[in-house]
Amino acid sequence: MGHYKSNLRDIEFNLFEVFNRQEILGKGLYEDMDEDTVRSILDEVARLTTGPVAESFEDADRNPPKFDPATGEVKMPESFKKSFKAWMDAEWFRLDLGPELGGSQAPRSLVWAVAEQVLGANPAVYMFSSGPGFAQILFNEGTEDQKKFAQYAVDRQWGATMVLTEPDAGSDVGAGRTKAIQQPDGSWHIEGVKRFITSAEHDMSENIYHLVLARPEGAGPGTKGLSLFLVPKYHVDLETGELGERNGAYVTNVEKKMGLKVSTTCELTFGEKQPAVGWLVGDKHDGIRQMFLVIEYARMMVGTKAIATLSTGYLNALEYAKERVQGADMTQMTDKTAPRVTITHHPDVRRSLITQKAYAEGMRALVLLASTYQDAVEIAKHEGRHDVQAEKMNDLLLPIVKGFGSERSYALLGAESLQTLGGSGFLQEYPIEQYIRDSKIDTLYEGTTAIQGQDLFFRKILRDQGATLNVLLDEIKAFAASEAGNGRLKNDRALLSQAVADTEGIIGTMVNAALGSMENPKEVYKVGLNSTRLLMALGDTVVAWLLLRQAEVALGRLGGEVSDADRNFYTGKVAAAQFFTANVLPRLSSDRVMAENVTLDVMELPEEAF
Ligand code: ST9
Ligand code: FAD
Repeated sequence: MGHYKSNLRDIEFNLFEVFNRQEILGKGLYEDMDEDTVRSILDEVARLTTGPVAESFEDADRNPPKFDPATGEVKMPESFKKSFKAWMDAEWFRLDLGPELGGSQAPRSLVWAVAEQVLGANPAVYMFSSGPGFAQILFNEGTEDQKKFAQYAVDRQWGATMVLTEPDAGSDVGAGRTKAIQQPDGSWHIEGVKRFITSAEHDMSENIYHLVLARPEGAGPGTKGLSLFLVPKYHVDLETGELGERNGAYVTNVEKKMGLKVSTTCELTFGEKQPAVGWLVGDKHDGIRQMFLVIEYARMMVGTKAIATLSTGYLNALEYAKERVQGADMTQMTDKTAPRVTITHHPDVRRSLITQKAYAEGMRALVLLASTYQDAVEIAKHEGRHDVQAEKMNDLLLPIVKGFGSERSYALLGAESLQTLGGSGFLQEYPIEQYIRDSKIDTLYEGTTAIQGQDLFFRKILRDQGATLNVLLDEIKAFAASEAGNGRLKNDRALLSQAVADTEGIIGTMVNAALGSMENPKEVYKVGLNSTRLLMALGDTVVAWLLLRQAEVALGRLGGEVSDADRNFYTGKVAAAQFFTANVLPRLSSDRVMAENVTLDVMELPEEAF
């Protein structure tokens, strides 16, 4: 058996029993796809991801890509190439694409259910496969020529990158100095050095195209002065799709990293050896908005990757715990002759396992909840409508998926999943140490957790005057006040109600500080001191609500005839929800107190005193 354990039962439970995706299938935009088709796609993806896709996970970590500074080329490990090829040959990337690019127009909820499995099995495979997906964005935003380019990128499976970061421009993308100089023929020459660029070099596709943020000469400062350029590694004859001359964008270094080693993280130098020719995307200066179309997908991808890793981490820990015999049952702890039991008998191991289960399954539901709003956006577009509410709800959930999802997953993988294996968890014989190394990056790239917290508060809550947040919280309050699960979930709904009140308390404090900053600018520091706290509190509240929604469905099923396997599955759902509400939510009350009591002391502390 490979390292990756997919949780197909839970994915399907979310899709069809909680979020009722069958209701949007077989009609309208998704006319060609019914529930059976979706289930068979998920089955096939599970087979691929637990098999050939996962196969190189360990080998590619131990034998990472080799960079040749003389040529700027990278040789990928053969094992990984096989996994990548298996994934690309199956062409499931077409699920991401519309029919205009030869895609199968799948619901986003299916797209992310598929993505979860690749990201859990071998995340870099998914990241290297972004070319067709990025081509969809290029197609949507691009000129006629760029649309042709996008079609070739899909048909010929070219690689792609998103190029923002520079040595002095990380979180602060607007500090970027890479220049764009317009040429008489309408093209642009890009000059500068970008760093940390994922997938910028490898030997798994004949071409790689870079979507690069650069500042046209004379453009203003900050992110609004940046434009987006298409810069291919090899020029392309747009009539035939044939490759031409090498373009002047070269990888000048590949970083050595803590984890996710097979994903190449590159320094990319433009215009040093020869001009790096680029084309302005859509022929208009609208770079940061255009790049955020890519970033939104990538943030969803990163959150999904983190959560997928926690899920397989938990399932590996569970398998180990069911087999490892150690110690006597606690009720017989003083009897030295008592039979030894598997560690699943120990209360602390059970606490740990159910914590992992609740978060992994609750956060999977969070990803799929966000994707249901993406479905609604797509359906509306198809019907000639604009579903602003669904768009805003997705926007609100994205920093939670990315920021909360990555923080909780990383913390739990270390503190709980690895810990379950005892000393064995520390060994490379088991996958969890690699899961931890590979998932640390999720709290960093695509905007660090601090950036996600600020995005959540300033952009998604304050700028929206709390409108979308209120819709979400009202829905949670209505659930808490309902008869969901009747007596069985009564206490849990009360705890959820309190959690909403506590989260609202934190937000209220932050809004007051933000308003106060109009008179006393330093008050805004109180927002900054609380924004990660809010991200985590809102995340826990939403996850608790989703777990209880699952528990409600499960209780309904348990009231009828079910197989033994289903009885266990649904019983586990109820237990995980109840454990979460009892053991996680009460902490939000102290978070609220801490938020309300926040002072400026730490901001007034001289730097030397740290
Ligand atoms: C990176 C890549 O880290 C890591 C992994 C790569 C893997 C690649 C593979 C991915 C595969 C994914 C699958 C693809 C499948 C595709 C399928 C397609 C069908 N939302 O607040 P302001 C915009 S890459 C939307 O003033 P500052 C907006 O236009 C590096 N838009 O910002 C706004 O204007 P307006 C990642 C947003 O103070 C404008 O920005 N690096 C949002 O100038 C200015 O906004 C980072 O993520 C948003 N949430 O700049 C940087 N926010 O307001 C992190 C802003 O008029 N830093 N805009 O609408 C930040 O995000 C900063 O907050 C900042 C601040 C740069 C935005
Ligand atoms: P900094 O911005 O210097 O941040 C340092 C610390 O300060 C962080 O804790 C941060 O949260 C905090 N901080 C910074 N500013 C603020 C603020 N205003 N408020 C509060 N706290 C703040 N970039 C690309 O363009 N394309 C890629 O494909 C890509 N892939 C990557 C792959 C890897 C493996 C890595 C490591 C990075 C990648 N990046 C990529 C870059 C990545 O997006 C940045 O590393 C990230 O945005 C953070 O920037 P930074 O590293 O410069 O950290």
